[in-house]
Amino acid sequence: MDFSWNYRFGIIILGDSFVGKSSLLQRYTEGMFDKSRQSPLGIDFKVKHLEFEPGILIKLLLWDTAGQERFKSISRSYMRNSVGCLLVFDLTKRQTFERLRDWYNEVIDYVKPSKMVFILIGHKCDLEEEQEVSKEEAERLAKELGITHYVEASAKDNLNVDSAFESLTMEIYELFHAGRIPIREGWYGLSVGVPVDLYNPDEPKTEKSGCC
Ligand SMILES: Nc1nc2c(ncn2[C@@H]2O[C@H](COP(=O)(O)OP(=O)(O)O)[C@@H](O)[C@H]2O)c(=O)[nH]1
Ligand SMILES: [Mg+2]
Repeated sequence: MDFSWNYRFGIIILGDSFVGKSSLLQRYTEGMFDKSRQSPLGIDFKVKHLEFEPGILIKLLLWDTAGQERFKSISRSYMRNSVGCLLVFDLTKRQTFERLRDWYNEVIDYVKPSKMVFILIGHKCDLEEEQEVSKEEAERLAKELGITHYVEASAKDNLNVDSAFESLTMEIYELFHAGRIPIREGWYGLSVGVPVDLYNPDEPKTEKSGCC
């Protein structure tokens, strides 16, 4: 069954291969981590509903990508349909951190003039002994790129996964309400839906919500 929703946000997960993008998505949407899997997992697309504050239902369209496909048109069309991006690196692989600036610039260039809200994820924080990137360094990069939140997470140990997706959602929501995310014709990154009374879902209200 499809839900009615107040807002729909497209969110893309980007970063090099093997950093754990699909695992983060699987943990967030299915609540599990597949320990036995060694090869990269490719999930294309997931949906998650968040009742984010009472009476506000947000539908998240979550687009997974494969790192090696970064130049392929499919990733680009996901970017175009997104307002938020989880930019992921592997804390135990320094080169995945060093490539973040490229990822960031590519996305910004591609989605222009639309807005993209980023969250930076240092992933696999369960591998404490093997870390090659410090929290301070990652926070410095986030600040430099104008990214509000840096989170160290682990899909394996279920650390900070829900909160990463939720902080990004919250930031998008707040920026939208502050008028900092304009909606353009033909752009599907952020949509405002028919307001629904969650406790009487069969009776959608007729007036439009909020500022739009
Ligand atoms: N230690 C650890 N390994 C992880 C974690 N998340 C994913 N992995 C492993 O990293 C590899 C790549 O994960 P995957 O999600 O397919 O990465 P993707 O290519 O970025 O989608 C797999 O072998 C996973 O088991 C994590 O939180 N901790
Ligand atoms: Mg994958």
